[in-house]
Order: sequence, then structure tokens, then C-alpha cells
Amino acid sequence: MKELNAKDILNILENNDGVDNYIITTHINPDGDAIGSALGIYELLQKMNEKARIINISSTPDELIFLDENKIIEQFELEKHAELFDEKTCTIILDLNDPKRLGEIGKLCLSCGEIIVIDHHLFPKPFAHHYYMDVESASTAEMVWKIWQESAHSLSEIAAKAIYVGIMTDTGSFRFDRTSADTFRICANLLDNGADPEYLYNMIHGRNSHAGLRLLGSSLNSIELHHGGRLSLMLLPHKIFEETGTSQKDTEGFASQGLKIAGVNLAITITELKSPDELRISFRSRDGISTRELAEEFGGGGHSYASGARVKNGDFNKIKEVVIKSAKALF
Ligand SMILES: [Mn+2]
Repeated sequence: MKELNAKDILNILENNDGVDNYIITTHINPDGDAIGSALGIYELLQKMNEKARIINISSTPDELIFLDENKIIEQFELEKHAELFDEKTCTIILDLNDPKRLGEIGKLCLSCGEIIVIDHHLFPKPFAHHYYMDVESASTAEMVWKIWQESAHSLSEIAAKAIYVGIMTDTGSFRFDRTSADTFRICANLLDNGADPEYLYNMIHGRNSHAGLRLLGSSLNSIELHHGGRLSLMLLPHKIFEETGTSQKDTEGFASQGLKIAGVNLAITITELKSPDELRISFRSRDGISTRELAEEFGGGGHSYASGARVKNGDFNKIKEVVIKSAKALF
């Protein structure tokens, strides 16, 4: 797998004789970085007068829809979109490196003439023609910005806002470990091109529903401490959603809440999903504790400080006991 940089990617986009059109896509349940990167690269292709569409397997989360000012993003429909994936098409895949994370779109991408992956996650699967990978990068959106920088085009305001939101959300508002001096230099340029930090923060974090905040209250109330106060455990059984009139979608950012407690360096959240007996376990850590191996024990994976797993046919209370026991090994 030959690894490319931002300049190489721009070169590929500029010398694309065999390519008639581009499909930009990203992972199931897209986050700010996924949507921000997709709109960022779309805007660049617009400046280059290329035909491009953004087609995602999932719908855009409500709080991110405002970024898509021109309503470009389409949600995948097999009958409508399948025939677009052909020899003359180049697919640009953002913020993931395993085609499984694309759902149904994953298989279709393999029939495209060219596949480009731009991503910052570990352990890429070999399925694309070109990889621009940077695991040091705090977000994929930063990498998209670097491609813009190599081009002769000045950043559009839509791209500046989208890339800013990608960076802000993937760095936990500029506090996660991969936030670098470069991150801030890039953001300075985004502000120069029309991104407004107060407005964008409020659009993402300041539009919660009353029900959503009540759910957060109940979730915080559920926190238990174990292993001498080093492990925080948040418990979200299905009834907590029924009581507050919310769903699992409303738990964005909850997993790291336990890390706000002094002395806690591992926060685990167990969520009972709607389908019977399916549980989601989220792991967040700090102070050099890696959660990835623990997530793998439960059939999942991820980064050192943030990982997750899904457990089928799991009894909530039994899994809770197993998780507490397995976590002990990390201290
Ligand atoms: Mn990302």
C-alpha cells in the first residue's frame, strides 16, 4: 500500500483522464468530521469544474444539516444510485479505512475505476487504489484542508465552515490528544475564510432538546465508580430512553462524561439498544490507559483513548459484571 500526501492527491485529481465523475462518501452514522470532510472535498471539486456528488449510506444528523447549504448530500438508494458506480467513476472515501463501514455502498465502490481513501484511523484494509493516511492528524477535515492548500483555489466559505466543524468535533472542541499547533494554524486560516467559532459551536452544541438534556441528567445519575474510583461506569438501559422520550441517537458525547471526575481514567458506558439483547459498550480513557484491547475482548475495536464494541445476545447485568471484571486488568 503506497501512502500518498496531500500534493499527490491533488495531482491525481488534476490528472484524471479516465475519470468522468466523482462520488464522495463516508461512514455509517456520519459525524462532524465525516460530513465536514465530504463537503470540503466536494467544494474543491466544484472549483476544479469536476462533476461530483456526495452519496452517503446514512442520513445527515440534524445538527449538521445546516452545513449543507446547497442540499448536495444524498442518501443512498440502491435503485437510484447503484448504476453510478462504474469504470469511469472515482470514489473518494473519507474518514474510514474499512469498506464494511460503508454498508451497502462498500461493495459498489469496488466496481469503480478508481478509489481514493483519505483518513486518519489505524490499520487500513487494502481495497482502494490510493491512500492518503495520517494517523497523527486530529481529523480527516484537516487533511482535506491540506489538499486545498496545494491547489491554486482559495477556500470557499462553505468549505471553511465544514472543515472547521470537522476539526472542532473530532478534537472534542480542541482538547483531545492529537490537537496540535498545526490544528490551530489551520483553524486560523478557516476563520480568515469565513468560519465563525461562536456561531459554529452553538449550531453544533447549543441546540439540544429539553428531552435530550433530561436524558443527560438521568445518565449522569446512573454513574457508578469502581476499582478505587478509577473506573466510571455509565448505565443506559432501554427504559431510560422510554422515560425521557429520547433514543440512543441522543447520547452523543455521553461516553466521555465520566472522565470529568477527578481520579477516573477509564469511563465505560453500556447502552441497551432497541433490538432485543443487543448492547453497545463505549470505552474512553486518559492518562496513558489504552482501551483498544479491552474493546477487542468484546469483539470491537478503535483508538487507544476511544473505542467501542457491540455485544449480541448480552444480558445487561451480566455484561456489566464481566466488563467491571475485565477492566481491572488495566489498572
Ligand atoms: Mn474523523
